[in-house]
Amino acid sequence: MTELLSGAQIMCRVLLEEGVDVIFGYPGGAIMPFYHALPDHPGIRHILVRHEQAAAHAADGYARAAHRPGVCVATSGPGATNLVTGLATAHMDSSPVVAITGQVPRGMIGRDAFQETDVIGITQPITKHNVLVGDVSELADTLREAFAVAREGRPGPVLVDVPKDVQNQKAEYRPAGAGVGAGAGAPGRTAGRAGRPPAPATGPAAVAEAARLIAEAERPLIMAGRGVLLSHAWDELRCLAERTGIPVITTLLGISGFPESHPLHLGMPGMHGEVHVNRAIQQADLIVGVGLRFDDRVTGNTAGFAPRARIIHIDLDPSEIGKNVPVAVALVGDAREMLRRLLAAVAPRDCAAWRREIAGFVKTRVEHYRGDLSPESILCALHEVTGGRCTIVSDVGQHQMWVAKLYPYRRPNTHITSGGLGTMGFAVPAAMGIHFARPDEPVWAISGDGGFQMNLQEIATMVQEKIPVKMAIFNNGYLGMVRQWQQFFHGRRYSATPIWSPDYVKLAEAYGIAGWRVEEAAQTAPTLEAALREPGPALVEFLIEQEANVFPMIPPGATLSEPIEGEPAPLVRA
Ligand SMILES: Cc1ncc(C[n+]2csc(CCOP(=O)(O)OP(=O)(O)O)c2C)c(N)n1
Ligand SMILES: [Mg+2]
Repeated sequence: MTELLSGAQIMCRVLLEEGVDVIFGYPGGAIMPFYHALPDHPGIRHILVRHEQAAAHAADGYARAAHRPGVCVATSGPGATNLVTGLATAHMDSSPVVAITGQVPRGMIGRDAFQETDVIGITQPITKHNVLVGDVSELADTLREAFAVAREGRPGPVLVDVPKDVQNQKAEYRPAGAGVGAGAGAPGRTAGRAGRPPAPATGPAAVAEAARLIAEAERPLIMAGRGVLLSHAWDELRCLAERTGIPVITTLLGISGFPESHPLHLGMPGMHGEVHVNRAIQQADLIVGVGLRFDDRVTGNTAGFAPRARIIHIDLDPSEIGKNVPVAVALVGDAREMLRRLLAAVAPRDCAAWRREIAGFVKTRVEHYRGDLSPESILCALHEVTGGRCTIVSDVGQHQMWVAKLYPYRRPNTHITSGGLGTMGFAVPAAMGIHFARPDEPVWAISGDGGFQMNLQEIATMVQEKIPVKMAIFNNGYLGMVRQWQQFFHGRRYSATPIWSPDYVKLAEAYGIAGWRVEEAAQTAPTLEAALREPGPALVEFLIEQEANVFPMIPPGATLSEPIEGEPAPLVRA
């Protein structure tokens, strides 16, 4: 059965076919036919953001929380270019986003038409796939393919650029039934970032070899990254750890993939990882890496990373194997499936001696904060007040590290952050998207005073669309993380890092939402409770110590064996 529809109507129909019920966008000339068709499809709720960057982050937040593609829409030219940071953020963290952009009519392309920009060229390196739709006859399948590519294999953002005249063209629309359209198995599908075809399934020999290395190792570790969350492998990960007694390290993007209360959980590695975690890595003779890319913030100087360890690398994307660290055994495939195979092959053991050795590395935490309103006290109160029943989205900077390290995540995928790109301004709009994936649970966006000011315009979106995101601002009066580097490595020259803020309580008032300023620890829990009682969005500013630092810290270029553990004597780098 077919119907004659416009391209714009076809776009709406395919969104519904794909199960999309919310999209984040901003209209403009080249996408007007789509916006004209949209009200006839009430199954799709449109959230009007205040800046297209926020639409991309919201779609990304939705995708990370819902485990299915998030959708953002923008017009050509400035609308499309405003999506760029959000798409790059999603790309770095393997998040399935489908971006739809309007383009100038086909006859105008290449003539510097009003609001023409080559968004395909611009987004080529920051999308998993992108495509300009050349004719309405291709539109439905191109969009279906976009969803499939975004979701399958290693997820990532896909951009579909639709010229205005294609949105107005008419074509026969055939709904995707069984086997129709570009479902699973369509040719040309890319599994990995490099666009290579999926690697051949890992054979039993590699699994057996990995199991042998695990049996023989004296000091093994598991390092878990975002792949554990993407593949829902937390139960398998826990089983592997419990069967073998191997301690588990979670990277920034792997946090909440393993319960922090578990006796085998060690903590976060890398630049701001705990000293005992990095020390364990440097002593380890085997590292089982699950769904991570051994990013430089995790490894420090790779020349000195885990010098005694052989590495088993489990990853879906073959282009990750051997990219950053040499790998002894690669298990290429879905983390959950690979862990299941490994579980079937490993023998029980307990690693007791090694765990005692690591316990000897642990030091009691030194409180580096002055005053009683420490980041730790705020995050402990947040956990108490919510009972852990919330999703936490952090922005980028010092507070991001505190949020990663000082809140005890117990449930899978309850910590969301921009890890790979480190995008300031991510938290507030991403939290809006997460709300639509988890409408029954509070979402807390925790930002610094710098990052909050990058996307605070989205409070208006929350008010108009009734999105009850709770916002916390850790206000230290600085671009704190950069200031910390200046203190440690640039002789305390605080160049362009002191940052003024407006009165956030009055700002909240101007937007008509509840707002509080907290200056003492005693106010923290009652204020968080009041914010949670608010039916709508709410904002809490915490005035924290201005020059608090994140410890420990591995200086850039150093190895994991060289942490700075406390306030350093000023050290000036050439
Ligand atoms: C869009 C963007 N611009 C610049 C940076 C570099 N940067 C990383 S952390 C940071 C400071 C963040 O300050 P704030 O939001 O106040 O958080 P704090 O570190 O003080 O907790 C900056 C400028 C970035 N990560 N993202
Ligand atoms: Mg700050």
